[in-house]
Amino acid sequence: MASTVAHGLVLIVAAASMLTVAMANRGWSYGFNYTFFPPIPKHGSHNNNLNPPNNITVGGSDNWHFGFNYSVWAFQNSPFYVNDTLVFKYDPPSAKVFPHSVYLLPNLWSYLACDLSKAKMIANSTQGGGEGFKFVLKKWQPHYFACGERGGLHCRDGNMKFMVMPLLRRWNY
Ligand SMILES: *[C@@H]1O[C@H](CO)[C@@H](O)[C@H](O)[C@H]1NC(C)=O
Ligand SMILES: *[C@@H]1O[C@H](CO)[C@@H](O)[C@H](O)[C@H]1NC(C)=O
Ligand SMILES: *[C@@H]1O[C@H](CO)[C@@H](O)[C@H](O)[C@H]1NC(C)=O
Ligand SMILES: *[C@@H]1O[C@H](CO)[C@@H](O)[C@H](O)[C@H]1NC(C)=O
Ligand SMILES: *[C@@H]1O[C@H](CO)[C@@H](O)[C@H](O)[C@H]1NC(C)=O
Ligand SMILES: [Cu+2]
Repeated sequence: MASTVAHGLVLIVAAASMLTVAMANRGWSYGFNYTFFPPIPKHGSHNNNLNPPNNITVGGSDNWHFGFNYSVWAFQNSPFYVNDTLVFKYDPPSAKVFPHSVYLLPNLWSYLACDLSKAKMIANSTQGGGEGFKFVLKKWQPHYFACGERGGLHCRDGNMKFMVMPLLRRWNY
């Protein structure tokens, strides 16, 4: 539990320090020779064009299944930006396939504990089929995603959870 808490806090600190770097970089560039500064963040650009939002398949080619480490996936695929779309792909339940679903948990504590009691279902067991279930990261706030199946067992024992703090693109001037 303690290490999970630490892991969550590290993500928050990492996100916060990225914000600080992005903001500080904008300020410095007025007084310094900009060619010394590499583009930050990695989707950024030096002109006024906003980069278009991305569609990101959760888990990549692994999709949304039991036993994949989605915390590591989210960390490796960060940063995410406001208006990016997360695509959750999972087969509808069948004799061979366990059901999955997607829930949003209300806060870090329910996320760490896989406590679904105040969670909101955003996709049921059939909505991950075909093109997948799409969720747009509309808000500049932390998002806590989890599978809600088996009373939190997929979240707890199957690692089917991750956290995303989408950044704002408009920091690129
Ligand atoms: C900025 O620094 C680079 C590398 O030293 C130099 O080539 C370039 O001329 C400089 N640009 C300005 C506007 O000073
Ligand atoms: C994301 O998906 C939508 C529709 O599902 C599509 O219109 C859009 O072009 C896609 N964006 C990217 C960057 O692939
Ligand atoms: C996200 O998209 C909405 C609707 O297209 C737009 O109004 C908003 O400015 C966008 N937000 C960001 C941070 O790009
Ligand atoms: C899941 O939601 C879809 C769309 O709202 C609905 O058509 C479908 O019947 C639901 N499936 C289950 C198993 O509840
Ligand atoms: C996911 O992987 C990370 C890094 O290896 C590890 O610290 C973490 O404990 C793993 N999560 C789970 C739930 O196994
Ligand atoms: Cu599941």
